[in-house]
Amino acid sequence: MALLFLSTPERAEVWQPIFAEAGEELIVGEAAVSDPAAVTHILCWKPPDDLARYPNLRGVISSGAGVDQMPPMPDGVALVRTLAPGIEEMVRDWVVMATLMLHRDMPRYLQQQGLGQWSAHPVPLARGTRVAIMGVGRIGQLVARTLGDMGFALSGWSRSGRAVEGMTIFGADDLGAFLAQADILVCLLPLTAQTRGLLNADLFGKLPAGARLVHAGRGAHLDMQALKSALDRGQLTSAMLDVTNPEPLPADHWAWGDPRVCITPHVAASTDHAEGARHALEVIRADRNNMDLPGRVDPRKGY
Ligand code: NDP
Ligand code: OXD
Repeated sequence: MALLFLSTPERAEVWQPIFAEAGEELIVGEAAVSDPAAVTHILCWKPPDDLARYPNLRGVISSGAGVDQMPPMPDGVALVRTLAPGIEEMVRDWVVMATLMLHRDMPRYLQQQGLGQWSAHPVPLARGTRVAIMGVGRIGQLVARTLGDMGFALSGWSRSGRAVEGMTIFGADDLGAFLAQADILVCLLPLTAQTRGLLNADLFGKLPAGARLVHAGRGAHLDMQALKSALDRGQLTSAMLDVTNPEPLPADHWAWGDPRVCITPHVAASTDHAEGARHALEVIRADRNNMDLPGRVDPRKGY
């Protein structure tokens, strides 16, 4: 088996010794492929157009946690997302920071700082403040553990409605009831046909007036104009966005200058090179032994 590596030179420098030590073949770049039939796996953010060039391809591994950028795979080729504890911990850290920033009114205080205003507002307790997490998978559950320790009241919304300790879970059909009790709404969903455009006017209208939004899923979940209207109406108070629609936002976009919105440029996480390499090795070994591939995407669900 050989993995064709289609990512950055910096990442390749870390992967090469890890693969060499593991005794696995790593081919860096398509130009280095002398026999396309030897390639069994590809690591990339987006695959090359001509996957048919690799007749023995068994798996395509996304270099990130998401796979929404990937085209449908040819028959017999598994799509795998990178599972790396570092990704999950980094997003957890960003979401906890963002939740606290909104909970403690930081957008307002940052605006006051710019104006040189010393003006105090009521200080809320975390205890009892309701944080509602859309997507309680690997990252959502990690976030919930930290916010739960801080005293926030936690709920989650998922496709299956599977129980998660310490959270009130709402299933796919209970979105309205879930939203109605969200003081701070956190989006950690994958982008699929079902979730595209979900953060829209209709959804914002179901939140308690004055709710706050933390978004670290994907830009295409969010209708930015609906966000502006919800902020203008007071339906939402403020928002922290790590992902925007589009990315990057154009220079004249309303959100850049809006003090109710804080933006980071899709940096909640970035895959640690060594962790990514170790995960790819696990995928190759599992495949060789006909075991379940860690991070394999279910094509029917799209995540
Ligand atoms: P998981 O696959 O572990 O969890 C996904 C969760 O979303 C599950 O709880 C799943 O439900 C739920 N879900 C999926 N579709 C629906 C739906 N239609 N309705 C309701 N719930 C749904 O993913 P991760 O936690 O690892 O990652 C989540 C997302 O975070 C990624 O897909 C990516 O978009 C984003 N991300 C962003 C990063 C950033 O830098 N901003 C970095 C890494 C990830 P169920 O439990 O029933 O399966
Ligand atoms: C990812 C991301 O999917 O960085 O890993 O968003």
